[in-house]
Amino acid sequence: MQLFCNPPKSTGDEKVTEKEFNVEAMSIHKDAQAMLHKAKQEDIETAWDRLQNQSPQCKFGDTGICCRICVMGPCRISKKAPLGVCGADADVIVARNFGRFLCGGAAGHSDHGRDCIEALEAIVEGKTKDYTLANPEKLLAVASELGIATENRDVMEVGRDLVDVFYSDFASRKKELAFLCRVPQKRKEKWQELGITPRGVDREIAEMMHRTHMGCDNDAPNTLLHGARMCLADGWGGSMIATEISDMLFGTPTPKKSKVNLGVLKKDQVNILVHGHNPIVSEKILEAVNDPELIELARSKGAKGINLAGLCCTGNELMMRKGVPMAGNHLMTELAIVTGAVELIVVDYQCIMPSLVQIGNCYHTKMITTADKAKFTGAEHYKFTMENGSAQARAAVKLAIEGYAVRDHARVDIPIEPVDILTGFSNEAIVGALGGSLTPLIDAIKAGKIRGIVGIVGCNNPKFKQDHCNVTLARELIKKDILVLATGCVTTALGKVGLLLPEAIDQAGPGLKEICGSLGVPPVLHVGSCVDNARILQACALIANELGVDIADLPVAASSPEWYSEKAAAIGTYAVASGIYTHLGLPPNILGSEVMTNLAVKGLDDVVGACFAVEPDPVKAATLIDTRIKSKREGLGLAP
Ligand code: XCC
Ligand code: SF4
Repeated sequence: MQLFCNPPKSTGDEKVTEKEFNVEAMSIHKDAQAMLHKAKQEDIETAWDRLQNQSPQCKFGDTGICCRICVMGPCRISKKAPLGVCGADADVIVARNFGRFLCGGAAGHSDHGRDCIEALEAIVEGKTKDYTLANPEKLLAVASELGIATENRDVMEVGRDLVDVFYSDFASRKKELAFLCRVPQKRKEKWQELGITPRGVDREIAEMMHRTHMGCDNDAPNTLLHGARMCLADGWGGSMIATEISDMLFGTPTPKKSKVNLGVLKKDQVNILVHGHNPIVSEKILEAVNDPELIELARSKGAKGINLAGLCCTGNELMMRKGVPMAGNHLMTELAIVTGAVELIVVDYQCIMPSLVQIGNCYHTKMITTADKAKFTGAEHYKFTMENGSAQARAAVKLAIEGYAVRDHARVDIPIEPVDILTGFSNEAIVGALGGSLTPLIDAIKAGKIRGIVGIVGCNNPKFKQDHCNVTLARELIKKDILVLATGCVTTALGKVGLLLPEAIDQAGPGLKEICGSLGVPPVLHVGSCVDNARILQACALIANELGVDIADLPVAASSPEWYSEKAAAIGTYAVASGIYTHLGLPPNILGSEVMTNLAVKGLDDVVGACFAVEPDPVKAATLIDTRIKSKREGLGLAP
């Protein structure tokens, strides 16, 4: 058997030697650097090592000109062979590949949304005792927004109608998604004109798979336009539904304190990490770790208690609503295990590296999977359903407690003290902080005290020094009086360097400092997980409606400096299609097509009123975004 902990050295001399091993070039964070050293000493491979082993990466794949869509191929485009066997050129091949890439992302968010509908359905149909409606007010508010009668009606009855509306958003029978009622009129007209009004979520996803079958959509711009429609169905459909239902089930986030980095792990307690995306699993684990019986059991095994911390997006969900501390973002997931202090990782789906099982095997760390659609070879599967969530969560926590007894305390290293953060800025909470309406924010934008708003979202990617771009961009923007909204893995990056604290206003420009200072909020607001980017869409729509303009007219932008996933590309695409200029730190695999590249970074601006900008240097990216914000401000007749 091949032991992962002592991986065979790869044949080439490309392997990083101990001397070249420069942790400062791999991550900006002290906790990451310490664990990278520990991993090296213990001969444990991480994503950084594997990237090295994969390098140089395939140029055909990198530029998107390798086609595997049929078995006349695979075909790859070169000077010598500019057409695939079927006659497809680089533009068609890149467009089809990118279409399917976006499809994976839209499907991921949206299938998560569907799971939320099923959860809500089980509650309103009285089919679960394990889950309840923590926030009936939100259910009623959303229902009435979507035109469902609420007066003098039982909330469960209203909920059943709402479930029907949400399910039909996934089907093909609707003309447009229900939440399009939130979209400014001008934007909706633009979508109609272009024929990209998103209809059913599943319909757009299936149609993309159809279009990109051999012999269908062989016109790159046309494929990209459908990509825009499909991603709009994600942002204004699947993701928005996921966010709104999660608020109904577990509460709308309100400002609260929490802590971030590997220092949230506890030396003398049973440590459990939740990883993935859907709070339906992680909320149950949170309940179980607070069960006095289980805490007593942990004590009987010599632990002082049970400690729960989050990773990635389900961590964001728990942090936003319950203040549960965050151990780390994407590239910290492997390193969290390297502390030697983690008994158990409970996962649902998305962004979970298969390597976690392998690294867990080098310690006493167990991994539990919970979704039939996301099993990992070598992990234990505890299927979570609406009927058994509480019991499964307790069983999982018991497994972790047993694990504590076999922890090798000599191998434990928790390298850092945690950093405080302020989290919980849902739109409702922001409006609350502003005294009940968005008017003070809009006035601040008009007065130029807040010059614009930028959502920095997304991931880590070992191709970048971890979190360098995420953090530098945020610092540069707040200096320019631009309010930053953070979601997903960027949150942890910014939290770890103190940007999610009110004191961070000292790093902001004078206007932003004044406004955030008077409200007692940080210049960077944590608005949630990746599906919660729907909150940012909604906020943009609210501001645009208030001003009577299109979203594309607003001094706003989005950025994903260190993105890696299909989901991040889908988010970027729905942002652009919604009229939001979007910066990416590295390009998607489309550079092999001039048509696609030009459309993405320029042509789309004439079509949907926004485009992508690709810039790896975060300081230059801040300048690009600032220039865009200036021009939008001038367009609204405001001082730049
Ligand atoms: Fe995944 Fe959402 Fe990216 Fe983090 S930010 S690595 S997509 S967990 Ni969404
Ligand atoms: Fe080659 Fe065309 Fe088949 Fe793609 S669809 S693999 S380009 S023959």
